Parts: sequence; structure tokens; C-alpha cells
Amino acid sequence: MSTLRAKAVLIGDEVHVAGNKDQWGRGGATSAEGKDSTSAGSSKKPVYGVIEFEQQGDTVVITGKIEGLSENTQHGFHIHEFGDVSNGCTSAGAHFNPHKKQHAGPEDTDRHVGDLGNIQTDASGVATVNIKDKMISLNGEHSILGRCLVVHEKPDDLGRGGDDESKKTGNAGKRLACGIVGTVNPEKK
Ligand SMILES: [Cu+2]
Ligand SMILES: [Zn+2]
Repeated sequence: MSTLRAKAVLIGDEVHVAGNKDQWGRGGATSAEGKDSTSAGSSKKPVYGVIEFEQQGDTVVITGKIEGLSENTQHGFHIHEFGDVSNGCTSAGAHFNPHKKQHAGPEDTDRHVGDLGNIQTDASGVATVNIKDKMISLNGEHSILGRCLVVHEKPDDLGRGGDDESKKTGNAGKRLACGIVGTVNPEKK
């Protein structure tokens, strides 16, 4: 069996939303005057990242880097159910949860399939991702291909926050960036 690989390019949510432009002047599909909200009032880089997925037996290895996040913080990191960014990361829907479980952490047996926990940034706001997960997969009935990878504003409390929202979303807050998990050219490494 050949190795299954996939990739997601994470782009800041404001770039996806029509009417906004990013620093390169992209986006803004429906905006006549092209307001420049990504860079407005902030010198921060937009959130951007490339994340690769590789199926190795029953494990998916997730690697890559995401930049433009706040420094030395944790950010919730999930697979959401829909590969749709037409209305920004909101249209990605809820956490991918085919088994109708409650939200939890990556080490928990009972969790949303999409619950990958948190990523940690360094002093430059860059998160280096290196996750091994046996719950997600790149094939079969509950494949994550064509769904959305989302990085959140706040840490995921892994279902241990003590309130209702904790069991649904982990209180991870806004969706900072998202990208659709797509197949890649198997010839290229
Ligand atoms: Cu999420
Ligand atoms: Zn969840």
C-alpha cells in the first residue's frame, strides 16, 4: 500500500472573508474600496502555515510550522467537519465528530476525532507542529481529507474547563486561521 499524504495551507480568517484584503492585496472579492483590515492597527504578520499529514500504519504524523500567532501561547488545533472556507473559517462547521462524542483532549479515548489539542508558539509567535495521532486517518469512512484544519485564538481546555462549552469546543475562542486538508502529489516528497 502506498503512503497516504495530505497537506493543509492555513490562512488567516480575515483573508478568507470577502471584503477584506491581505497584505498582498489578495481577497476583497466583493469590496469596491478594498479596506485593508489585515494590517490595520497592527504590525503583526498575518497567520500563515503549511501543515503536512502522513499516514504511517494506524498513525497520522502531522508536521509543519504556523507563524503570525501570539508569542509563547497555546492555541487550540482541530479538524473541523467541513472543507468550506467560503464564509471564512466559520463555514468549516463544528469539530469533526462522526462518533457523537464530547470534546476532549488528544490523549483521551472518548473525544471528537478532530480534537488534536494545542499547539505551542515560541517567542517569535511561531508554532512548530509535530503531532502523532491514531484517531484521525487519511482514508476510510472517517477520513479527514476534504475537511478543515483550524487554529484558534486561545488554548483548548481539553474538555476540563468545567462548563458546557468546554465539552463542545474547549473554550478555544475565535478561529484565527484555517485550511482545507487536501491530497498531494505522491511523486513529490
Ligand atoms: Cu477548532
Ligand atoms: Zn472537539
